[in-house]
Amino acid sequence: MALSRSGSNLLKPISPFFSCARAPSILSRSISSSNDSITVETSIPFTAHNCEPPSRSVTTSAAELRSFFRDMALMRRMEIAADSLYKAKLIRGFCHLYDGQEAVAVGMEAAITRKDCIITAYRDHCTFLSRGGNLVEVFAELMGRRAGMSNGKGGSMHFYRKEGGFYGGHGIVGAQVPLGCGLAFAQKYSKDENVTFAMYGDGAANQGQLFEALNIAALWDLPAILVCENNHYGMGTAEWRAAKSPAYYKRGDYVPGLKVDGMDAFAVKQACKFAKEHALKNGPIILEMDTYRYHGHSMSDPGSTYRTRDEISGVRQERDPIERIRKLLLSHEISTETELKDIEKEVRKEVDNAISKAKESEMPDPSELFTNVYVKGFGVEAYGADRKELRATLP
Ligand SMILES: Cc1ncc(C[n+]2csc(CCOP(=O)(O)OP(=O)(O)O)c2C)c(N)n1
Ligand SMILES: [Mg+2]
Repeated sequence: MALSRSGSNLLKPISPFFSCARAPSILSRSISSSNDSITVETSIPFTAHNCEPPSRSVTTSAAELRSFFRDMALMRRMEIAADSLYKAKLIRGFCHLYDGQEAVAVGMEAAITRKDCIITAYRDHCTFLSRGGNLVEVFAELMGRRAGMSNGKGGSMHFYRKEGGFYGGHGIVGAQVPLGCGLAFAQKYSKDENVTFAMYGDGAANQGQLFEALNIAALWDLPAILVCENNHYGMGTAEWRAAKSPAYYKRGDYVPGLKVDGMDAFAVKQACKFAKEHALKNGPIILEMDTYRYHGHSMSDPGSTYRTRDEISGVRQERDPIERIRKLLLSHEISTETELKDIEKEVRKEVDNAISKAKESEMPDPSELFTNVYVKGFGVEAYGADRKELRATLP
């Protein structure tokens, strides 16, 4: 993954299953050069449905550990900056932040190639970055400016980067899952040996369209990997209030599944590698990523009325994905505390510079109002609220 210029690859208790605060451990290390292989153990074992789980031992390197730290720190800083810009009214409309869930984006990217596709819902800023997008495109889009990846016309929910295999950015809950299975159909049809990761939240996991798409994907052995990012809430509704069976990795019935600690980038990487191999051979599989969002659902939700502050701070203290990597880097003497603090300072500067550049970009011209919306020449006209005054026509 290449996220940055400097060479980085870029009120019911929740999930007691993954609440251990055990320090991460490196099982073995060859000599200390940054490309030598290191074996780390995932935080906890995988739980499998209808398949043999992969091993907890994950191969990595000092370079990958450092890049995971940097990439997640950059994502975290980007989301915190978006929060401030929103509060300053420079970002308007919907805005859903991903801080807390970074290990899913980073671990997934480490296991796949840009020929594999990812499609997700509206919490999409970090996935865009992991697929090779840049910070200026992010902030310009968020502020509705031309330099955004959707020319400032899509905003927070509609990030897209086809050249990086990223197919959005979708605001209708669950709708991206059938689209993702369609992408997997195209991959199978063209025999290109790539897979699609269709991501959805726990709030989408009981929708009918998901099961319909999964049925066809299983019937036709499509290389579709359904990834449920279970952050345990759909807006203000806790999973136990919405789901009779919140064991989402088992909900595919005849489709195998894995439950993964989504706060551990290495567990995510291992699971995605396993899922890709499985999907190319056998068809669909479900990955349930046990994760957490620190922010509320969107900027209009303070996120503290339907869950306790202790719950949020408990996750931060015990399961934070960046802190997990920091501990690994320190305990195995790959980086010093000062080096890691310096990376965080660099990342902060990078984000500030991108915001300044994004602010220099103009707003889209009013003549752009209908481009990429309606087919040209179709004769669409828009009237004011009085239905009399003609406001715009297609160019
Ligand atoms: C079809 C549809 N129904 C309802 C909504 C309103 N809505 C937006 S987000 C959301 C909650 C989804 O939660 P989840 O899938 O868990 O994703 P998360 O926000 O936790 O990432 C709802 C109900 C919508 N956008 N689309
Ligand atoms: Mg959710």
